[in-house]
Amino acid sequence: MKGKNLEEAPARFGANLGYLLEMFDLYQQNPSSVTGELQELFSTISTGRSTGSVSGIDSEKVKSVMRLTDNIRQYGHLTADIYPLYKPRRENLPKLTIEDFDLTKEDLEKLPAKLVSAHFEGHAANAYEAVTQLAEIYQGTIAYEVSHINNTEERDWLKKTIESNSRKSYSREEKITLLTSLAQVEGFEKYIHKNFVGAKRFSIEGVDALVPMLQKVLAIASDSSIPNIQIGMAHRGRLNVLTHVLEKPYEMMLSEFMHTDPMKFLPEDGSLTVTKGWTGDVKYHLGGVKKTSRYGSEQLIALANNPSHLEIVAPVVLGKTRADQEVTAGVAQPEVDFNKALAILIHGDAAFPGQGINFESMNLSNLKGYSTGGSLHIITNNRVGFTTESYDSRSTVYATDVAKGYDIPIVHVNADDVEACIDSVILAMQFRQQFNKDFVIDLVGYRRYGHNEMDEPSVTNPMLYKEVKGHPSIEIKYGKELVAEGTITEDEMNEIFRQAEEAIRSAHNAIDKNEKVLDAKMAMPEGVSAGQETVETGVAKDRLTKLNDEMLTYPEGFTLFGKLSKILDRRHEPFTKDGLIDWGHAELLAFGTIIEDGHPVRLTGQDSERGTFAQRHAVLSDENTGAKYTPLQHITDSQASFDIHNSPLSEAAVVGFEYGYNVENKDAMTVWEAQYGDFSNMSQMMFDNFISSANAKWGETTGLTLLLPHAYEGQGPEHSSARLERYLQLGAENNWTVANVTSTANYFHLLRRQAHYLNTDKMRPLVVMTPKSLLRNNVVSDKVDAFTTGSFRPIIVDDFKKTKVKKLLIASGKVAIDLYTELQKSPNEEILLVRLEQLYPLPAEEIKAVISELKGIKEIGFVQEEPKNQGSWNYIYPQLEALAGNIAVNYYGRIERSSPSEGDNEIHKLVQSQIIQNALTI
Ligand SMILES: Cc1ncc(C[n+]2csc(CCOP(=O)(O)OP(=O)(O)O)c2C)c(N)n1
Repeated sequence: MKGKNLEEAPARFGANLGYLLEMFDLYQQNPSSVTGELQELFSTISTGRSTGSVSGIDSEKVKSVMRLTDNIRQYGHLTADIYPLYKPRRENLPKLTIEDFDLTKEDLEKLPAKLVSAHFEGHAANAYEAVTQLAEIYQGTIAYEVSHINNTEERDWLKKTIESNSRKSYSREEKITLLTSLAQVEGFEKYIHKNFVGAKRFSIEGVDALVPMLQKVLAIASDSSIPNIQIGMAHRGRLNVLTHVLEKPYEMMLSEFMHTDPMKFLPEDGSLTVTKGWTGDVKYHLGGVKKTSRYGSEQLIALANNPSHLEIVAPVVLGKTRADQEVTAGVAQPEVDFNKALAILIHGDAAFPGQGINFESMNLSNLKGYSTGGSLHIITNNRVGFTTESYDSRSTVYATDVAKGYDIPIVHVNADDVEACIDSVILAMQFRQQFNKDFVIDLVGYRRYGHNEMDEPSVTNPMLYKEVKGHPSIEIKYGKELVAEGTITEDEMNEIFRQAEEAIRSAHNAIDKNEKVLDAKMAMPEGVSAGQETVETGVAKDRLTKLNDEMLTYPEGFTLFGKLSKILDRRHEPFTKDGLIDWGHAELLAFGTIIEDGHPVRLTGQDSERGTFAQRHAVLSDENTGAKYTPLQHITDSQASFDIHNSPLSEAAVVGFEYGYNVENKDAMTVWEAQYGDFSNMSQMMFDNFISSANAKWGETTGLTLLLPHAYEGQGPEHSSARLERYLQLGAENNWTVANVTSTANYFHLLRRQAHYLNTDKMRPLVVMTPKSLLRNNVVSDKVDAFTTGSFRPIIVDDFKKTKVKKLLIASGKVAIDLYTELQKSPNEEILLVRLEQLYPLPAEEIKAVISELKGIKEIGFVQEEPKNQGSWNYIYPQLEALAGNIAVNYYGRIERSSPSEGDNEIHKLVQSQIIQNALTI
């Protein structure tokens, strides 16, 4: 490669090369024109400045040395020894050798080492030795990419640490520990390969070093007193991490392969928790939590349950981590301590650059409401994704390049050099602890088999697999190295291997192969099947009044924007006059009472502090100073924190984050709000793969609340529908509540009911179709009395005369209010309107009770705004039919459409009024 295709490096100077070269020129003209520090450096080079020559060295050569060293730091990684096999061909490389710069060994020997690095003091006699060392550091089995870091303090720290302190020497004991760990990792995979032929396990072989790396992270975290470790990873190597990092007994793991009962082998000391859903999941998606003191201090090590969707677990893990880092009880706002938890995210080399969720998640890393003080990312880079090689799966040189945009340091490390892998982890953790920022390790290895163990990879990747097949496994390679250097004898090596195999064989022997546990019923736990009963959620008036007054009290000298001040002043009226409580007001009262009851509240969403529709005003700004004030953080009877953040413009990562937060802090009323409900489809996989199904799959519970603005108000196909049908289609087994509420008091009671069930076996997510125009419609606003007693009403029924009613109309949300308003204008005793406030679980008993009272009824009409193939109709029709007996059930709404609504506002009005008129015609 050398000699041809060489190019001058792009004009992006490293740390400060351009500046340095300029200073050198100035120094040559007038030494006192540069700082004392530079004078000292340059004086070690130059004495005969007038001639431009130093002891016979042309000053141009000095500049060439500077350029060379800068290139090695910036681009040395391109030729570094980081690939155990199948080295990529690189063209048009920057100049990286002394010959490339027309320098000679003798030229460099005449120059001081300090010119190359300030950190080689005492280690290099001259620039030649220093350049050689620099190349070893930057082009060895670890390659560093840090020159993109914008923060000078961080970049200088990295440079100093890398050049003075990045490679450790390992004691005999440490080496034996590493070899033992590798022997266990490989022994486990080989045993399963031999004994469970064809079973999918997504072997770790090729990136085995991941396990000792994780073990080292845990040890460092223990030394740093970090008690919680949250790990997210996909299928690859997961079983190995479960057994050797979370210490899941071999017996449990093997039982899963044998379809016998793994729980029989759950450690009796309670140190391992593996949650289990009633329908279950494949073994390489399951997680667990291990309590251990193996590394010194007591730690909880959690591996998040994971769906098949690659990388999607990343924000969930971040949310869990943040929850671990926060104190939310007994404080006005959460107190965050980054040292209380560490997130480790393990990625695939194809998936990391391919899946946008990673960019959304990295964008959270330095945001006030989301930061976790630095995640450790490890890419298990086996150079192939399923059958696709990297040249087809990314446009970048490395899988890690996308992390550069987030100012994250990156190291690539050869997975066959286990000591280098450990060194990388040490650097990463030092950086994280120093700066509370993310760090990426690209663990470059290979994949021993096909995508799974049944696949024949030579069919699709013949050149890669020619090399893989002849390549020794790491434990053999490292073992032989230790024997060759005299650290251990061959017998000692073999004994380590034998013990590793023996441990797993004896575990296998302990399992009764005939004891199958197959349960086709897969029954829900009692709490889930029982569902949520009605609970009294009213709040005494004096308590509400006090809370309201405190919510409307601002610090001395705090000046609100004039118009807003008037709006907020009106929030006194329900308590002083006979005023109404509107939507935003009702919601804040609910949150205020919830924190008084001891549940922390965390609310996030795009522009949620004010509210998309300027309805909330939970955070206020001083008109003159810009200072912020959050009244709910100043409530005297509050027992827990109130936290609210405007989120970044993401749906998938932020929903995942809030979900994870609530999995970990089940006591917290955790609320995510979509800007418009339809945007929630940007996080569809969070709904499908976690929120709706996690309890059944993994026994993972949350009480996450999702606020999705939804209603047909002429805003076009997107901002009309929150795609209610999706949530109803996924509703089963009491997995969540889906509501579309038309009374502010009912919304208050719904939120309070949700809080009531938090952290109980009846907790479940809540999806609320929230209003837009109804936010300011007095018809849905209630007086304070409706808040002081009562509970959430799944249906709202107007007064009616049993014998008069011929037509029962059932409708939900905004269209129900359209009908209600019309009936107020033109009362008709033959029509009874039922406002269906909770759609799932369907309040069938309540509906049935109404029907049974109506003796002369001829028809039940279900009215919706959405097209017939969308909204609630397909969900509700069979259920209404069953409740209706002989009474006809008819549909009133838009016809089937591929798009949710018409685009033109005038056409919308026409269609909407036709629906209302048709429904109200007897
Ligand atoms: C979101 C998503 N898309 C597609 C797949 C199917 N799939 C499973 S593994 C895989 C390849 C992953 O490659 P890589 O990220 O390099 O991880 P590896 O399996 O090589 O460890 C693909 C495409 C998936 N699981 N998730």
